[in-house]
Amino acid sequence: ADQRPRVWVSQPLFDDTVAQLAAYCDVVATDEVSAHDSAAIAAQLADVDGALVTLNDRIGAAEIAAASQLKVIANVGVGYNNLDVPVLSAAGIIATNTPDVLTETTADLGFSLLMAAARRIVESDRWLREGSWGQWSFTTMLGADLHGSTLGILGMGRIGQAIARRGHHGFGMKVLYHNRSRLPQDVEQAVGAGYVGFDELLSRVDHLVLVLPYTAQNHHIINAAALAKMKPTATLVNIARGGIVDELALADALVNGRLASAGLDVYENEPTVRPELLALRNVVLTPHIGSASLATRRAMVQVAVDNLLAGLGLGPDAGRPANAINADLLSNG
Ligand code: 8YV
Repeated sequence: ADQRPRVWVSQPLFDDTVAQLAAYCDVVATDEVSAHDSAAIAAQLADVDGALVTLNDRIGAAEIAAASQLKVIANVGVGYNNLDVPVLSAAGIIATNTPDVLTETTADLGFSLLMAAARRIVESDRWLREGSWGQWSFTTMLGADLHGSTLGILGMGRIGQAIARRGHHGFGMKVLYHNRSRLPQDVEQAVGAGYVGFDELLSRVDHLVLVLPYTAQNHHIINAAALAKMKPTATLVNIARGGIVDELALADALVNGRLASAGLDVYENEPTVRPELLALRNVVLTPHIGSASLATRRAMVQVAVDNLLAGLGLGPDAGRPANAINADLLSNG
């Protein structure tokens, strides 16, 4: 009988990287990009030892109910709200993610959305192409400054810090942040950011970037009441998860002049984007491409492959996956 572990790869990724798995495992590949439903995921997980998954794959109790030999779920991505980690931990299944390799790329995209929204770049492009540029005017497409303004960051992990550095060192912005816990002073100094309370962050900043993990406590943390505390001239950027923002409240604020502009890379019900947002000119919309540079997406798959093999006790890091989310499982095992 074949003693090699079986692994499921839930999406087409980079073939040459995924091929490294085949040196150690039997690989069940997926030929087409697909949003697997719960039953399909459960069926795939039922007879594999490990899986390489993405944010399209929601994995909880129902999906692992029949997965008697499953040992490792390697998530390609840093955010893992698609995984029910307590359920996986209780089942003894190691879960891993891909931090670090996507930090700078995702911060770049966050800054791109901020610049595009504040300076109305996409709106200008559309307006020009529509033939609306009859004659140059002094007051065409007036936007908001980044340089010299106050940048707010909600969620000061690796990506938040990378955005702070860009704002402080690159654009001469004053940077304020709010986070579950305050950063050590030397880190605050290095990234050039000062800690404030949540309400103070909302009311003081000219631009606010959301980079916090999506948890039950953070659901709709940016709601109508929070938006009402922001400056009407402000820009809101969300590169975290859609569920952090009450999208209807956001659309309402953008329509009614209570917020100047927004840049969104994530949505509550991806890939569906609310018509209320699609209808607005003062919002820049991208299809969850925060980490989507070729080099970074390749690096993410490599990290996930390494984690998967290590979690299965295979390859150079056997038994020591670098990015275990539920690392407590490893010390017990
Ligand atoms: C990924 C992301 O593309 O890392 C994350 O949390 O949202 C993106 O970088 C996505 O997770 C792919 O699964």
